[in-house]
Amino acid sequence: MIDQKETLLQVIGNFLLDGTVEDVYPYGSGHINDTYRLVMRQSGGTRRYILQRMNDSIFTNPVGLMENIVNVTSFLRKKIIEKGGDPERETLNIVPARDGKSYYKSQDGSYWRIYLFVEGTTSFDRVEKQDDFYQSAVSFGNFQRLLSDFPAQILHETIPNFHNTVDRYAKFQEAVKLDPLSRAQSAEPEIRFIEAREAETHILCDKLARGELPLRVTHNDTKLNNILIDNATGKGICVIDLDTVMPGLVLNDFGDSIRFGASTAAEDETDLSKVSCDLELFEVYVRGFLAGCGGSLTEAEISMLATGAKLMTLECGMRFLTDYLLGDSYFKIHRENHNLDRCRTQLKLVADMEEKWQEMEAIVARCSKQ
Ligand code: ADP
Ligand code: GN1
Ligand code: MG
Repeated sequence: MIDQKETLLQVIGNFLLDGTVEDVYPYGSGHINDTYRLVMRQSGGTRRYILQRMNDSIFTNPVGLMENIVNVTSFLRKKIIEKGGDPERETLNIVPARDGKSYYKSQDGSYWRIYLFVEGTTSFDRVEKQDDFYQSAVSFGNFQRLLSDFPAQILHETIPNFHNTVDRYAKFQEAVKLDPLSRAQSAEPEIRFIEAREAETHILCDKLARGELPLRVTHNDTKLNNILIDNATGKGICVIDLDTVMPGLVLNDFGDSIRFGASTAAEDETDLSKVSCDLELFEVYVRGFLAGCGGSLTEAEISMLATGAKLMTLECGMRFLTDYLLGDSYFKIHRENHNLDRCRTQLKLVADMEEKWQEMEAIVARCSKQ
């Protein structure tokens, strides 16, 4: 939703910011929050910020969510300072509201937050250079390692069952059954494709339940555009979009990055002949992720990396299709059938990974021995 300027000005006035608003305009390509880039004129020049209206129909406990972000960013801040890094650039920095809270609740009940804008960085929607993808892998791997001694019990579960693929499948089936907009007929092959893989949706959940895979504090939304790459050094400098930092499986973090970044086409490409899983990029990411995790992954985790990639892609396809069937109320859409198009790219990727399965497994085996 694009807000009226006066709404934005009123909201901004409730944060502890110096100066006057020079500009504020929609920014980024996230599917969930409403993001703006804010420019403030302050003594000595201008300073930029990220203003966001949190999506409180998806994140039903925005106060708990902000508590998570305060806790996670202050924990990371300490570690960054300890290793001589720059805490203003290497993690998100919250600008407090005038009442001292980490967010502002406006008169219409919306929840807003402001972060310092991390200058001199780029967030990519597509891999342009292999090294950027490598760096994003190192950063996401390192992120979960840095959080390995974070007290997981203080985290609110911001979206329950977020990557519970079995639950995602049940919700998908419910949507097919309800079919409130009679859209199921336009997605029959996709529905059948997913149904044929129901058994696979249990693999990771079962291993977690049996204690064969550890629960860690993970990011859970590891798209390439949720990393800021430093323009000067080319390193992944800041992991952003911390709304879904929760206990989870490292395989899901790995998998989400692959489905987005190792694809040869955009997530919403309509020409499916352009969509495939680039094995070179897959290998680049495996190497970077293993390096970032720094030996912290168990053998069971490493042996399931390819499975993580495939199942996160399947899960994401299922989520896009569920949202399409239910009327596009979750992911922002910018055109008709947008979520169906997104679902199709994910399923095409799953099919492609199935064809390349032996090679994917061989890549993981090779990289883990190096
Ligand atoms: P969403 O949950 O909707 O994806 P994000 O928090 O990822 O929202 O923000 C959307 C985009 O805004 C990001 O992909 C990134 O390009 C940009 N962005 C977010 N936070 C910052 C920041 N602190 N500094 C610079 N850019 C940012
Ligand atoms: C959403 O917020 P964003 O755009 O980074 C979604 C992810 C999906 C992704 C698909 C909270 O991520 O889970 O994988 O879209 N985030 C949430 O592009 O649902
Ligand atoms: Mg994002």
